[in-house]
Amino acid sequence: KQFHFAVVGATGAVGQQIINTLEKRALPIKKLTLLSSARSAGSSILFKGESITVQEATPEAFEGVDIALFSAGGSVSKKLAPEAVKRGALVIDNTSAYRMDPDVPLVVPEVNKEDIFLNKGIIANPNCSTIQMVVALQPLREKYGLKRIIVSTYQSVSGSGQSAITELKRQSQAVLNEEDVNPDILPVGSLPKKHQIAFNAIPQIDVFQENGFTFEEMKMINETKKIMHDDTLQVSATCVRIPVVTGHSESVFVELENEPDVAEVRELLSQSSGIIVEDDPADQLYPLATRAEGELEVFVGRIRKDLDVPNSLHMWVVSDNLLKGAAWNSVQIAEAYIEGKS
Ligand code: 11C
Repeated sequence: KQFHFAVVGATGAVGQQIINTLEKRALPIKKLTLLSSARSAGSSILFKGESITVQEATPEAFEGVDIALFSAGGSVSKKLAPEAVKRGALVIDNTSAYRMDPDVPLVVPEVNKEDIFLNKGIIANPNCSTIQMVVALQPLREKYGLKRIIVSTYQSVSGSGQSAITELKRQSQAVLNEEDVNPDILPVGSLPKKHQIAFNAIPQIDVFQENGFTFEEMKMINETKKIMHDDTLQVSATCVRIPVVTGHSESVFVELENEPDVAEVRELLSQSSGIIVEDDPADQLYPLATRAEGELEVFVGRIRKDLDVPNSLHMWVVSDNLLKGAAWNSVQIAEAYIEGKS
């Protein structure tokens, strides 16, 4: 069977990567419909040598669509995903709109691929910083048992979209030119802009919750438990925005049920699907955002035992937030869905 795909948010940072990924993979695509807001509609995008005009995302635009990949913000997904489902499409949603809905599977294929087939029309794609962490943790969980995770992130600006990339470049130039920086986009669209991102590190991604954690931190906490089907997991996160364009880095402390051996962990992770181990400190080999950009895998290194807490490790986990963190994970879900159907 051939499938009619739609990409919602086709002109955004993630949408463009979804289109690139669909082009590179061998999916049975009968037709590709590209959708965006009315403002961005009308432009043309080249796909497999064919120029496709971006149309406005309306309920009717989903007529005949089999698989719709949404990445245009939570409010668009809230409004249009049910319309797509009503018209018979499977929605793979890359926003936070449905992630914690008990009727919606939240899927990272390396961890819970089987949940794909529990869908009632919508499958949610987790937050980028959650995805790369759970990919690195799953093999450890299977072998040693997982008890506690404490993660600190170093997240690139592309997680906040194309406008944040432009902002970082503009501000960096302004600092070098000794001009005013004028923050305009980060940390959060709906809040006053008080801090520059150029040459800085901002310990706020998304809005603060009453418990003192940000929404991004709560995503890492809640989504990890849901993907792993384990509410007893202890998860804590601090999310920080840094002046990198693409590639999120994470320092992960993990407490296991059983004693790990570092050489064995390196071996285990290097044999696990979707992971590349880069861990030779003597040769300055460790995962880097610049190396991960454009790659589909999650890179893991700096693997070492904690010096005080038994059964515990530290690792450095890096991935391209627009690919495994978003576009590639969504396309991977579509591939697994199609494979399971055939
Ligand atoms: C960031 N993690 O880096 C965010 C972007 O829930 O899909 C992804 C937002 C989401 O800013």
